Amino acid sequence: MTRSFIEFPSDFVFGTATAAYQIEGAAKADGRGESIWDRFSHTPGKVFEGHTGDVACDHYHRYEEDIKLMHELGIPAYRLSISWPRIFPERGKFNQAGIDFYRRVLETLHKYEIEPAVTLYHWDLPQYLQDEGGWANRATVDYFVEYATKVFRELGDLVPKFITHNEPWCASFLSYGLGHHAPGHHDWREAYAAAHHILLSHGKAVEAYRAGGYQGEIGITLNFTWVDSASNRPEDVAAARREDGFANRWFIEPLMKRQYPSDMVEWVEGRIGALDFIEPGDLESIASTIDFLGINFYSRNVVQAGAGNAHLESQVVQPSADRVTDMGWEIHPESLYRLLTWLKSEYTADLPLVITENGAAFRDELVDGEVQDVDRVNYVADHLEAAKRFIDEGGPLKGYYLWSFMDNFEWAFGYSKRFGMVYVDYATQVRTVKASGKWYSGQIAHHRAANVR
Ligand code: IFM
Repeated sequence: MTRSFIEFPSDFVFGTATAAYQIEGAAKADGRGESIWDRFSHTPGKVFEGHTGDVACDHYHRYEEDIKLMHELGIPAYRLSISWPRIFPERGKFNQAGIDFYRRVLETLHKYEIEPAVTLYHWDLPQYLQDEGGWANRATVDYFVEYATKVFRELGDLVPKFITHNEPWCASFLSYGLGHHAPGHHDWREAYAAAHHILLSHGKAVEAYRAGGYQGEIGITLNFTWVDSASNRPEDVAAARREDGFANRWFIEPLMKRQYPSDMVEWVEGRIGALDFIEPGDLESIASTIDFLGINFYSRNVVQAGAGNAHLESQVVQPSADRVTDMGWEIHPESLYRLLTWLKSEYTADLPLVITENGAAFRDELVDGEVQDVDRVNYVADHLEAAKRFIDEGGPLKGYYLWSFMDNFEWAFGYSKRFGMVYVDYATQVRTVKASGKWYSGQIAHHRAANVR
């Protein structure tokens, strides 16, 4: 069954997204330095079957054919990220060849009339900064601002939209607290310090962008997981509130309200001690005015009191197997609608919102040159319908970037999870557009046609 296309306002932007470490490969090319993900993926036991991003989709060498394919599919916007260790492979040492690569990529996008959105930090911290504490060390904020300022100067003329950080929750809590991502630490004090320094570096980079007088827009991307309580029992409701505080409010509240959520501050201080890494003036910087908020949405969690997450004394209830993706994440488009509505009413009001990632991993198979990923078509169409409902009610949602353009390195899961609308055969690097890619291309063509009428 093919899904009907959905009507969107004429200024709505459809795009697709990737990130440097997940697709580029060329880990040692043209002076690139080591990142924490090179170190982590090369550490036995950290990534599924020892997979690494050394080659990935070899996009570093194939970017022209990849962008041409985007053009053939009619995709008007593309979100990519810049690899910090390509630009500053050693402390204070600028690498022109790194910038030259991204200039070529951005010029190619412009040639094909594809609008770029550039993320500065999608998790590939230079290893030399991790050696001094990484994001748990306040000095990393200054290094980030140095890097961001250089990128603004060198590439700002080609970039209409900058995103400072992708998913600070993952880069801090998942990486320094839960230990699933690089650098793989299990230290909640480090995790909260890292989260604060990442947010601070965002605010300082926004200030630098404004001071530079650039013409484009700048924002940040947060990942949100909608949280429902498993029951009305007070202990479950309280556990769900903590999960929501941890996953969502800890990040949106300082950005929009200049404060950390008080219920969570109390809980966290009870576990890690005073949050004395917050210095006077930090929250003012963090809450610098942004031009849009990027939202990554995949799923929701149903939560009860329990021991699953010891830090929160909460437990995520296993969703039923018939409505999960290959990541085990519940498919719940209604929660995207609820999230957007909640953000607008509680935090963002008229601030433009952009869905900078949404998509799903499924067990795709290439059969006779085709991938019939009907589940992904339904996932995307259902989420677009939820987004449209929000817009119909006056919500300022301005764009949607499908994660991902092509199958790629899914962090600790290596290449075992496929999120792409384009299938990648990693042995040959041949790309095959999946049914979802064809459907999304059709949705975009429909949108274009409806708006020239
Ligand atoms: O692949 C990731 C991406 O790097 C960040 N957001 C979630 C995606 C799927 O897990």
